[in-house]
Amino acid sequence: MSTQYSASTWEQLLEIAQKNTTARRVRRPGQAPSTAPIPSSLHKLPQGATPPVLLYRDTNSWCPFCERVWFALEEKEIPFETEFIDLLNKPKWYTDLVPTTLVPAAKIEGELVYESKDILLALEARFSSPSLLPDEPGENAVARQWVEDAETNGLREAGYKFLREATSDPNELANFQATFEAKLDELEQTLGKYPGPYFLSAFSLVDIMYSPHLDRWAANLPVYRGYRIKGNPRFPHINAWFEALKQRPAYHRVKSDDITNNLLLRRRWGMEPNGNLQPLDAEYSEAIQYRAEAAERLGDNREVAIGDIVKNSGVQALAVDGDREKITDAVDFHLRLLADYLINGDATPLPWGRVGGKDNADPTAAAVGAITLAYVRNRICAPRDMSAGAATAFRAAADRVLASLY
Ligand SMILES: N[C@@H](CCC(=O)N[C@@H](CS)C(=O)NCC(=O)O)C(=O)O
Repeated sequence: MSTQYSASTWEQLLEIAQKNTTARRVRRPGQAPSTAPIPSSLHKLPQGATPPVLLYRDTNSWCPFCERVWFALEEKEIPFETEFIDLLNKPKWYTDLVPTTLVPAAKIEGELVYESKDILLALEARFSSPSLLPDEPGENAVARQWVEDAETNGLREAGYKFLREATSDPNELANFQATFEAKLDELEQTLGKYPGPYFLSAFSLVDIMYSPHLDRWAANLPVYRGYRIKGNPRFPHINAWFEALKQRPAYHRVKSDDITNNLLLRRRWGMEPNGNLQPLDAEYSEAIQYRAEAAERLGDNREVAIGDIVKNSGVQALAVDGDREKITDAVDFHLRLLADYLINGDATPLPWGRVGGKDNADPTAAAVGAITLAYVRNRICAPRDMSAGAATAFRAAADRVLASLY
C-alpha cells in the first residue's frame, strides 16, 4: 500500500521469532490484548491432571503481593493455574470466598489460603522441596522472624509515603525521605548479617517478601522523587542483592519493567513525574531471546493488537473519506517493521524519512506509523503482556523505528 519499503510477512517473522525464544503464552478470553504466561513447571504435570495450586491474582499483574506468590511458585517449580480477578469489578463469588476480598489468594490442594505471607508459608509447608526456608534450625527461626518483620517493620509504609504522599512542603518531603532512608539503612544492616548477597545464607522467602516492593521503589523514586536506590553508595548490600536477583530465571519471569512501573503510577495514581524517564537497559534490549520474545508476542497477538490500536490510539482521526482500511494497513505495516527490527536489528530496511518524510511518499501512513509506535510503546505492560526483558526490548525497538520515520 503506502510504501515500496516492504517489511517481511507475519508468517516469516513469527517463524524466526519462535525459533529464538521458548516463551509462550495463552490467550485470555475477554481480556484481549492481554495474554497469560504458561507456568514453567506445567509440563511436569501428567497430561490432563489438575495442578495442585490455583492462584487468584489481579488481571493486570500489577499487584506486588501477587508477585510474591508467583515468584515462589516459579522458584519451587510448582505447577499452578491462575484465575484473574478484576480489582475494579470484583466478582461476587470472589468477595464471598475470600474474607479480606483482596488478592492474592490461593487454593492449595483445594484449601483456601489468603494473605501473601500466609500463602508463602503454606506453600513451604506443603511443598518442602526445593525449600525456600533454611534447614538449619537456628537460621530457620531467623528466617521466619524476618518474614514477619517484612510485614511489620514499617519499611513498606515509609517507602510508599515518600513515593506517593502528596505534599508541596519541601520540609515534609525531606522528612519522608529521611524516614525511608533510615528504614533502608536497617535493611542494609540486615542484609549484611549472613554471607552472600541474599538476606540469609541462600535465597529464601525473605528475599521474596521484599523484592516486589523494592523493585517498584527503585523504578519509581528516580522518576517521581529524584531519588535513587540503585547505584546509591549508601546501600552497597541492597545493590548487591538486586544484582543477585538478576541471576534468577524465576525473577525474570515475574518482575515488571521500570517503564511499566512508572506508567502505572501516572495512570493508576495520577502522579506526575518530576524527573526524566530512565534510559532503557541495553542488557535486555540487545538480548536476542528478549527481542525474539517481544516479536513472537506481537506476531502471535497481532490481530487483537491492531484492533486495539485502531480503536483506542486516535489513528482513526486520520482516515480520509472514512477509509479505515488504509489506516489499518499502515498500522499493520509499522508493526511488521517493529517485529522485523526486533529480529534483524539494523539490517531491517527502515524507512529513514522516506515514508512521508523528505520524499513525501505517504505522509498519512507515516503519521499513522508514528501514532502506532508511540501507542504500543506505552501500552504494553510487563509481565502482563510479555516478560520485563521482552518489554524493554520492545520499547527500545519502537523508539528506534519511530526515529526512522521522519
Ligand atoms: N496484606 C495483603 C495485601 C494484599 C493487597 O493489598 N492487595 C491489593 C492489590 S495490590 C488488592 O487486593 N486490592 C483490591 C482492593 O483493595 O479492593 C497481602 O499480603 O496479601
